[in-house]
Amino acid sequence: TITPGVDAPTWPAEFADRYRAAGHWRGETFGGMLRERAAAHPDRIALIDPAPERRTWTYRELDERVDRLAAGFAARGIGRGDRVVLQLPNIGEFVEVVFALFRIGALPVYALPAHRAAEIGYFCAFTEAVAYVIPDRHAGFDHRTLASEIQATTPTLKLVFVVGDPGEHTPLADVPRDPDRPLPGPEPHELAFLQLSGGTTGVPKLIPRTHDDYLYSIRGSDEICGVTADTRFLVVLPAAHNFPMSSPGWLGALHAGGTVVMCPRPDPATAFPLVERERITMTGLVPPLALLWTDAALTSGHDLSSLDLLLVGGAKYSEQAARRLEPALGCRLMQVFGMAEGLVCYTRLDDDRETVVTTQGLPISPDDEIRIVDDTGADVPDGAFGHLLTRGPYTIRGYWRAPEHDARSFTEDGFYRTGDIVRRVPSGHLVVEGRAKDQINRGGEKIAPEEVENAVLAHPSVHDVSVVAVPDEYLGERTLAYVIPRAGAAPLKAAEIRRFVRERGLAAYKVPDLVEFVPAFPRTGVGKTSKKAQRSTATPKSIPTT
Ligand code: J2J
Repeated sequence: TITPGVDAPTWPAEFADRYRAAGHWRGETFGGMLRERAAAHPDRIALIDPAPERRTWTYRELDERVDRLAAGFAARGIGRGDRVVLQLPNIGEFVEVVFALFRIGALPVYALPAHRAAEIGYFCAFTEAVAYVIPDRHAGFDHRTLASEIQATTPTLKLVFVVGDPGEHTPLADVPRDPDRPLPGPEPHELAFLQLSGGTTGVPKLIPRTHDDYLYSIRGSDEICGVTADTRFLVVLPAAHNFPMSSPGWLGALHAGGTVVMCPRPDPATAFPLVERERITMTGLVPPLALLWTDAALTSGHDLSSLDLLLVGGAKYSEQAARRLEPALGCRLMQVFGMAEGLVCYTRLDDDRETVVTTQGLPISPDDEIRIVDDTGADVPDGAFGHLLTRGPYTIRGYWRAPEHDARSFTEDGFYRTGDIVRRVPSGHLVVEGRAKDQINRGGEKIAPEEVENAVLAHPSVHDVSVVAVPDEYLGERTLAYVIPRAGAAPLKAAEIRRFVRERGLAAYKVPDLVEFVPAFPRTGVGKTSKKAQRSTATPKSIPTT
């Protein structure tokens, strides 16, 4: 059902040949990778889910359970190329389901636990998903009710699998597990999954990644981060995010034959006892969490001495905060600047301390092509700021079924326009200076203002809206919605706008942190709303501390 080059653009043959010849693409699949690890060290612990009761999976157990689940999915009619929206928190089943889908060549579509009707409905409809995998309840929300609503309006969505009490749906635990069913696996050049893009547009874009390209980024990440069979990786951020999945993430830990430990919540009170008990050696955090951990480590009584390497990325990490991390946590820091579309940069283990605290690192691959250009597309002089463009063996050439968007997001010769403003220091390391794209980075969680604006605009008393980022000491950025009320409409309150956005079914992190009512917007020379002017008049002081 998927046509390469139609549903998702792919690399031109000359590039694919080059990446194969260089040994980057090795013709492996994720299903095969797990099988090989299970054969090499069947009794090593692959996965630990500590809550509510501690469960462990050896590599052999994980491999066998994945096989049975894959056969069960196949028996239910899920096949190669089918899309399955996956919305699970950090639990062991996340890994089982992903590998089972990999093994039959079905594509997980990675939703976040925070997503609600608007996002999930869109993912299911846009990808023509045949199945949706959920927990029964999570963080006070009943996912089964949402699933029923979405099923009622999405004709392709035949199956809902539930971890826990299934309600009217199918319990994941009851999926028939028939190990003898032969499974026609995917080819390494085929799509492995659809990842979410941070996005700048009204609807999120989906990122098609192949087995070949993603495995290369993971192998490269393992090497750079020193991941080995002794690594015990704690998944603190939502497991569906590209960063905790692949940089080097839980897939990196499994690739190296290490151990993955799922962390149910990212706060120090939850994570520190796990670090101590499970002797965690490595994890990845967004800057606000790194700040929280740094402060908490100074007073926590927990033994964090097993921690060897902490990766921080997803948003700009301030130099001052970076300097405080190593002494407080007693481990090494690595900065990572990456994107689900591909390119990932890391500082290196042998970089000097100044480089680690002041830069966002070097690309994984010698074949990552980097261009830094001005507004006209011309290369800037060495060391100057500019727009970052990139092309390479694990950076996509286009989004899933979005040719018009691709025409804007990629150059004609296939470079991805990251939307980031960077400069390169003499060592080649990149420093992220800012962003040209219309996106808000709320503590690593990306928000497309247009998506929030569309939701607010649906309110009958709203004439116009403009959503911008305001600086925030803790999250880096928060969201501010400037609203022009409709003439003659009943007076509006900020709380009403926030409630309205939530009820439209948008994830809570997209609900504007602050709403200000204004009579008009500042305009640019050509009469467009000037978000630049709006950003400059917004003051951090105007943000309530909630
Ligand atoms: C500044 N901005 C950063 C950093 C990402 C590893 C790490 C992060 C992501 C990720 C990822 C930044 N400093 N250190 O996928 O594998 C901003 C940039 C970038 C956007 C991508 C990974 N690290 N950013 O954050 O797809 O603006 O991926 O373009 O969520 O985050 O967001 P996302």
